Amino acid sequence: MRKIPLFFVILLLVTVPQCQNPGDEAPPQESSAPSGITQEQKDAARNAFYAEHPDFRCVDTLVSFSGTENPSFPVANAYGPPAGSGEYAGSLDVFMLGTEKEAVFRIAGKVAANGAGDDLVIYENGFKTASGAYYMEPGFVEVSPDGINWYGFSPAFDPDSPDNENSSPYNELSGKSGMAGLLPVVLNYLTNPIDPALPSAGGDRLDLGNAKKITDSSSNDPLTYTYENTLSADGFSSIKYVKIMDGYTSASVETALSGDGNPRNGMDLDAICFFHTQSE
Ligand SMILES: [Ca+2]
Ligand SMILES: [Ca+2]
Repeated sequence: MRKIPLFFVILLLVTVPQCQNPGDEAPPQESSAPSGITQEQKDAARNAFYAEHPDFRCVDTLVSFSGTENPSFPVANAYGPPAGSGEYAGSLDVFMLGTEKEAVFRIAGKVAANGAGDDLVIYENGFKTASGAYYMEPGFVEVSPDGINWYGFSPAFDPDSPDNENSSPYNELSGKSGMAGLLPVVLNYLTNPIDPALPSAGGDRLDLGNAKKITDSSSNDPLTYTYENTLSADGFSSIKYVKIMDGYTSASVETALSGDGNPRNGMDLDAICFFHTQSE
């Protein structure tokens, strides 16, 4: 097991939002990539990774965004396969979504089918500590076949279930499901191009078979929306759009990083990928 001092991993994560001041603009950081790697080398690595996994593809197009793009952590950092930093560190190859913001993505020219098992995986930059605590940046996921009808994953977020905390009541995976930003990311298409289907590759996986139509969003909290028919019950076998919403959209979402005087960081998206893509 790799051992990285706790102060270092916390520094990695909290460094991200500190670059929000326009006066602090730094060139995009690639802490998860070997230094000196060129864009051509990245493109070649991405193409080789896709060739190895023919139906696995990741979003490459932003459809809409309710926030303001941070030039140090631009939306392009969310395109292509993930550049994870392993279980114990957060990647900086991320798009900073921002607290309570949402963004809609797609893959140009492709749709994502509801195939066997999980269909969608979201790679955020939360991480784990040596003591076993999870520093999560939770968020909600919705999908749509047409940009009109939206389907969610019946998210659940019980901050402290069971009462088994390591260092905070908000750092356990139990009681949390149907959300993104929970699990660390081990897969890195540049330095650790393992099979994305392996559970050990990390990321938060969702099955389109579990997506249900949002029929009442008047609570303004995805945890308490009304979810009804599945995609297949409504005659849809694939989706085109995926929406990611920062978890602080819900007043019920609290994490270790938002307590004890820490700022609410919001989600940092490394990649959003599908296992069963087809041409549109
Ligand atoms: Ca499925
Ligand atoms: Ca990335």
